[in-house]
Amino acid sequence: MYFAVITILPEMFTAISEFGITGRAVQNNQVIIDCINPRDFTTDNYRRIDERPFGGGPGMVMMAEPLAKAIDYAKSQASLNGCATDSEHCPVIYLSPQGDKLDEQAVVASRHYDAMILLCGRYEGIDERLIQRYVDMEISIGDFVLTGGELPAMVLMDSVIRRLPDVMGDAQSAEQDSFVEGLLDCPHYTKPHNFEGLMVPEVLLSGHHANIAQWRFVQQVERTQQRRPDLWQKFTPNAEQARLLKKVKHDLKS
Ligand code: 4GT
Repeated sequence: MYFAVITILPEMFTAISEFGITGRAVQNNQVIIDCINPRDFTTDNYRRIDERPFGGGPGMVMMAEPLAKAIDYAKSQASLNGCATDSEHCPVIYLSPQGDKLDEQAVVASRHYDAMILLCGRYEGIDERLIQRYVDMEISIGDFVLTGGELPAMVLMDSVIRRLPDVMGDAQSAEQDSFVEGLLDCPHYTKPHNFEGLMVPEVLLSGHHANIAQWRFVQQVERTQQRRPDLWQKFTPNAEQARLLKKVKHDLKS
């Protein structure tokens, strides 16, 4: 997958392009991350990308023209990398608090794009006319305000990259398919057996795989009921999960 990130702070993206699983995905050519600086598309001596807002008020607004040129350039780069550049295959996404809230369902849907062009705002945001003319969707990572769209863009990229085929290996994908979707994760334990008097649950040491899977599922259900009743309400078990829920019903308040 090809990512073009339009940002005045391209150095920030080394956080995902050079480290961890996302860094490895870049090294393995499973993803390309290109940062495009709108300052490189200015024509004045000061390389201005921001101006004071019409109508007054605090702060600065990012100007439409350098961003429009940066987006056009991003599409030409996507094309050179073999990607279709229509909005269905290569959407232009503006990260903003006004966008649709990101969730795992949106992440999984995004796996199927050839490319994504991610627009990162700074200051008070960007000229509305640029959004009108060039942006296909607005995405928010939650109901809070940050100083820029760079961290949200990295959050989106990280969540999409980890769901690409062969980025994490099948240990994870097998698990994802069976139990995880729509529920909180179960607790995890590793060495030592005894940590400050706290023991590892017996069942995890039993080697009985069916019992372990059942215990983990029950943990997921209990945690989801207690911590996220909103998720529990929406949860629809598959056939295997329904069987397990029925089996352990007396322990669980549903
Ligand atoms: C929060 C989010 C976001 C910001 C979010 C334009 C200038 C927006 C600063 C930017 N804050 N972007 N995407 N919750 N701030 O997703």
